[in-house]
Amino acid sequence: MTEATIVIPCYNEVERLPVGTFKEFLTSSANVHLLFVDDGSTDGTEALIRELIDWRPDGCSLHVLPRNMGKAEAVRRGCLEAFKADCEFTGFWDADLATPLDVIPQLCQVLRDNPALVMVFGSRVRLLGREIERSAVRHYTGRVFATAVSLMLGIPVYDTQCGAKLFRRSSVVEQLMQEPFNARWVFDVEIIARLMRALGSDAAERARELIYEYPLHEWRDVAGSKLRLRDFVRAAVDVLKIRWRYLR
Ligand SMILES: Nc1nc2c(ncn2[C@@H]2O[C@H](COP(=O)(O)OP(=O)(O)O)[C@@H](O)[C@H]2O)c(=O)[nH]1
Ligand SMILES: [Mg+2]
Repeated sequence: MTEATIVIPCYNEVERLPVGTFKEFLTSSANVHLLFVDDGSTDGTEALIRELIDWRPDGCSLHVLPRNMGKAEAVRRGCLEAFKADCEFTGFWDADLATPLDVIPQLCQVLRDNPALVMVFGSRVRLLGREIERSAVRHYTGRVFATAVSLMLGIPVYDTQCGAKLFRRSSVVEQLMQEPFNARWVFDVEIIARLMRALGSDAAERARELIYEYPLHEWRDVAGSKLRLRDFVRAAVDVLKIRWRYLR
C-alpha cells in the first residue's frame, strides 16, 4: 500500500534529474509514490520523467502544467493531486535530490511515531558529524533569512526553506493548499503562516506541537540552482507581505 505520495516539482531539470537514483529508490520503496510535476519545461524534462514512469508505472506518475507557473504553484497543484490518492502522508521534495530520497522513510517514521504531528520538515543544521554542504554565501544569507522568518512568525523554526517536507493528510493540511500562494519562493513560510492563522490565538504554542524539524544528516547544494539575487529580494518582500496578510 502507498503510504506517502511525494510531489517533485520540475522545471527544466534535464541536466539535474538523477534518474538512476530515482530508479534505485523506487526499487526499494514500494510504499512511496513519486508524483512529478512538470512545470512547463522546455528542455525534455517531461520525456525523461515518462521514461521513469514507463519503467515503473505503479511507483510514479506525472502531472503536467500547461505553462511555467513557478515552484509554489507546481507544489500546490501536485499536493491537490496527491490528496486524491488514498495515502496517509504527502509532501514535496526538490528534484535535484539535495536531500537524499532515503530521508523520506525517516520522515514518515517521525509522523508515525508522533500522531499529534501534522508536518515534518527536513532542517539543514550544520553540526559535527553531519554533511551539510552549502557555499558560505548561501549558508550565511540563508541563516540571516531564516532567523528573520523565525522572529517574524514568533516560533523557533530553524530552517523553513529546505525542499524536503512531509505532511499528514488531514483536513487542516488540505485546507492550507486550497488557495494559490502569494509568495513565489517562500511559500513554505506561507504554509506555516496559514496554519498559524487557522490555529487562532495560541498559534505559536500549538505550532510547536504540530510541526517537527528533523535535522538532516546529509544535504548537498546541487549546482544549477534557479534562484537568483533578485529572488532573495522578492523573498524578503514576500515574507513581509505574509506577516501583514496572515499574522496581524
Ligand atoms: N515548478 C517549478 N519548480 C521549480 C522552478 N524553479 C525551480 N524549481 C524546482 O524547485 C526545486 C529547487 O530548485 P533549485 O533551483 O535547486 O533551488 P534551490 O535548491 O533552492 O537553490 C527543484 O525541484 C526545481 O526543479 C520553477 O520555476 N517551477
Ligand atoms: Mg537545489
